[in-house]
Amino acid sequence: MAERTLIIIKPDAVQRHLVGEIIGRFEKKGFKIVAAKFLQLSEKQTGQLYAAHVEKAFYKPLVKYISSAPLLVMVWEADGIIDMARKMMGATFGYYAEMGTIRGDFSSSERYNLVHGSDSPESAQQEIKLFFAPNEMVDYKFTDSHWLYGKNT
Ligand code: IDP
Ligand code: MG
Repeated sequence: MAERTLIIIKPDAVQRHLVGEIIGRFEKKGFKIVAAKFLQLSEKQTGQLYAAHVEKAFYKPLVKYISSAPLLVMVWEADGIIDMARKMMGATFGYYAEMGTIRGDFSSSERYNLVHGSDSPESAQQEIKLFFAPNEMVDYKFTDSHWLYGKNT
């Protein structure tokens, strides 16, 4: 199976009507969506997602931001997706992110940054488990997968 990553369209992106824009970028890149849930996270669930940041000064405002309004949590799949999705998201804050990235194009904030993507295979596995049971992820093939992922061999 190809690599999978957890992508979250964060509350600011939902409120700013950017859900379709962000999904569209991943979809056009050729990534495959295998699971999705639209929900509002409790502070406890948000704390589990960001457990690695519990000691940081920005932890409390981060939990408040993420649990304050609904978001869209998804699993996407493709070989190399973890790194590619992070590149497409751009640097953590839109203020610094390159133009052409999601954060660079749509965020100017140093807190709200529209999107989350797992940063390693280990975190992807852990983060996916927080939101989806194995049978909630759908296995299927794209009919054009040769054209999407082919290596011309
Ligand atoms: P990432 O989302 O680019 O992987 P992380 O360092 O994992 O960035 O931080 C997780 C989230 O915490 C960020 O996406 C952002 O929402 C928030 N955050 C990170 N650093 C700061 C900060 O210095 N001030 C306020 N919020 C921050
Ligand atoms: Mg991170």
